[in-house]
Amino acid sequence: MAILDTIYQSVIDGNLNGATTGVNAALAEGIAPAEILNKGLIAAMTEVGRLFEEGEYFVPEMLISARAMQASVAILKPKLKDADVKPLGKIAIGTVKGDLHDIGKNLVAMMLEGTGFEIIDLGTDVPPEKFVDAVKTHDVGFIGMSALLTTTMPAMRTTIEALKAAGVRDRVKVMVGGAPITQEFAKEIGADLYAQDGPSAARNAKISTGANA
Ligand code: B1M
Repeated sequence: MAILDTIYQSVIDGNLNGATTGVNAALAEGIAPAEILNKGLIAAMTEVGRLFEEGEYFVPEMLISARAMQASVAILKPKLKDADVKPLGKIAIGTVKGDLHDIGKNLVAMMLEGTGFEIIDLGTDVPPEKFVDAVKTHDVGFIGMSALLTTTMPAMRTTIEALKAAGVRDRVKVMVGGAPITQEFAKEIGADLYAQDGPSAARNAKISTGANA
């Protein structure tokens, strides 16, 4: 369908106007919101992730594409709710306590949303209690923690301990990432998933739900 191709290409090109105009046109044509999401937006963000991993795209291109995707998803969201389209899962994501860096966290959140997850963005400087609260009140399946400072890395361990102390650790998968975080550190603190960038965060989270990446 030509309009879905336009949406797909607009997101890859980071053309926000093209993508949102395309989504409105597709809805006016009567194309199902889930089809627009899957064949237009999610397919495009998957391709953007591939371009990033192959070194053809860098962070700025990925951010611009993610913004086009996010603006398009915002138009679709109410229609998806009407159509009862279920997200892949719910993720509460935040930058840990003491850490104000949010560019990478936002990018990861956008990639996760582009893959079909519902995102609850807890912001930056998020204390362990707020992550615990998100599990209790929003019934999330995943906790995503980002840290950019070596001094805030220990807050990830503290948060996992707080989840255990509150008796909710078994209810969620914990994913961690950020420039100083490694697979080894993730394992050491008892996180379930580690990702080094947005595309792998989206892929790893999706695989962990049992869906094909
Ligand atoms: Co700050 N900062 N900063 N900073 N800052 C760094 C991180 C630093 C490496 C710079 C340096 O010294 N070379 C250094 C940390 C050193 C260290 O800990 N070893 C540093 C410092 C020291 C500081 C301050 C302490 C400076 C000061 O005040 N003296 C201060 C701390 C404030 C605080 O947090 N309490 C500070 C402040 C700031 C600004 C506010 C000015 C600004 C942040 C603005 C913002 O985020 N809104 C800032 C910035 C921009 C940076 C650099 C330049 C860029 C970070 C960034 O956005 N990268 C950074 C140096 C650098 O990285 N070159 C630096 C782009 C982003 C897309 O990548 O965040 O790595 P990144 O995210 C990636 C992956 O890591 C991964 O995927 C993302 C997308 O690919 N990822 C995840 C991230 N989260 C994930 C979560 C996941 C999975 C993957 O699962 C949930």
